[in-house]
Amino acid sequence: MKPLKEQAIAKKERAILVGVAFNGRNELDEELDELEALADTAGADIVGILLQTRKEVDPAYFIGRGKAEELARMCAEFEADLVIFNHELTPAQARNLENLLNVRVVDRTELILDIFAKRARTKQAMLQVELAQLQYQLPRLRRMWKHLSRLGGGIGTRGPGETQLEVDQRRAKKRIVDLQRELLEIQRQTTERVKSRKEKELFTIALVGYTNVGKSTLMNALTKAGVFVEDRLFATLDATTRILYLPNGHKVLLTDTIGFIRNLPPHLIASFHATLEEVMTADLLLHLVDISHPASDEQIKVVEKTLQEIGAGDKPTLLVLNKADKLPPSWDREALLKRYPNAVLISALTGEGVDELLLQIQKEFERMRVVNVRAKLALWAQNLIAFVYRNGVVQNIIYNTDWVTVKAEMEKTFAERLQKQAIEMGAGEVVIDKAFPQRAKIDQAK
Ligand SMILES: Nc1nc2c(ncn2[C@@H]2O[C@H](COP(=O)(O)OP(=O)(O)OP(=O)(O)O)[C@@H](O)[C@H]2O)c(=O)[nH]1
Ligand SMILES: [Mg+2]
Repeated sequence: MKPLKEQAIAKKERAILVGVAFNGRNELDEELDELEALADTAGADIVGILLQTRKEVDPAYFIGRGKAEELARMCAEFEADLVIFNHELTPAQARNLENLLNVRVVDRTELILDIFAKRARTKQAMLQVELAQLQYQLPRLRRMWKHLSRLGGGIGTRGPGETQLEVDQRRAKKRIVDLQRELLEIQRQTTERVKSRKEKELFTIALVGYTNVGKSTLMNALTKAGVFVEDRLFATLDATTRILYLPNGHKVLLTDTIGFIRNLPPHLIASFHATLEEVMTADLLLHLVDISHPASDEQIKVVEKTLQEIGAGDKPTLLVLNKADKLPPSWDREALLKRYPNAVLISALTGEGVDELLLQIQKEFERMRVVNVRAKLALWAQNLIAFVYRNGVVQNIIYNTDWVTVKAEMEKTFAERLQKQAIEMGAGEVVIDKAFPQRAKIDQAK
């Protein structure tokens, strides 16, 4: 067995999926559909599925000796070279199974890690994946020590009295520390970037949701970002941020990021901390749901739970029901929107509902950030008048002989900066209305 990073599942590797129903068949069927999608994303060819109902896990083989022998016969019959378990195996179970089956055995976490390893493109994503892999492997080194030892070592590298396993454990631990340090440095830079963006006070919106719900498709529809989209899981591993213009002309930022999935080991989420920083610091979350998916309710719960875990559970969130075009025409849309009040129904693919979504985003943005400004500025303070045009949406402006009166909508921080400058320069008076009043008709005429 090679280390995970090199063992990216080759095209058309023949795989048998194994699932155990502890909580009833319905749930297992859904989970196996997802496992199939994961296996397909990893490039495996599924040649068989083995199901079992059990009360509890068998400590030696997970599925019990008898079932494991049946699995061995299946492997021979279907010429499988890989078995994928829907559950997390202990190192001992994986070892026992591999000895009995004579084929490679991976669990769901290893499969996800494998996909991540294949899909990582940026340095940050690669480091994050390597860290997650090593943390996963460390307690399992006994099973794979042979392969890690190929990475170097041998005569002279071994400390006194150390076994090869101990050497490998030490090496893996050191690499983990190095990776964590490197990632921390990247994260520090991200934090700086996010902070400087905050100082400019641009309102930031993050797209979140289960994997494959259409986050990147919506990102592209809204910003022409050209983000990679695919009907496979985890197409996106890195955060992408683009400017989005709201219908009222205000400029905000939109971030697309990694999707969530159920039963992710906590250390895997932790490894993606730097990527998720964009989510943690956003002003507003768009929680995108694939409403045509049979497990959409379960997926919503997983996303909410994951958001809690990364400390973004209390952020203002807009629920967006995507893939409306896939709903059968007979579907009762009214009932759907009753079930999810305040949600917006859209199709990122056809554009249906996207204008309504933009208006909803704008409403949130205004509620949270925009104030009305009334300013009377000296005519010589051209730079302040220009500032209003650059950073706000002018509703009304009247030029007199010595001064200008202007009404505009602005983000609060810009308005405060304008007010401060006007006082410092002795250039006039700026009044800020805290609450955002009923939208006045926009009058761009000078
Ligand atoms: N029918 C339909 N398909 C859609 C819609 N939005 C996205 N898709 C499809 O859903 C698949 C996944 O889309 P992505 O945009 O990659 O989804 P994602 O949420 O970014 O996925 P990950 O990055 O893998 O988490 C693609 O095949 C899209 O074409 C939609 O509104 N309707
Ligand atoms: Mg994506």
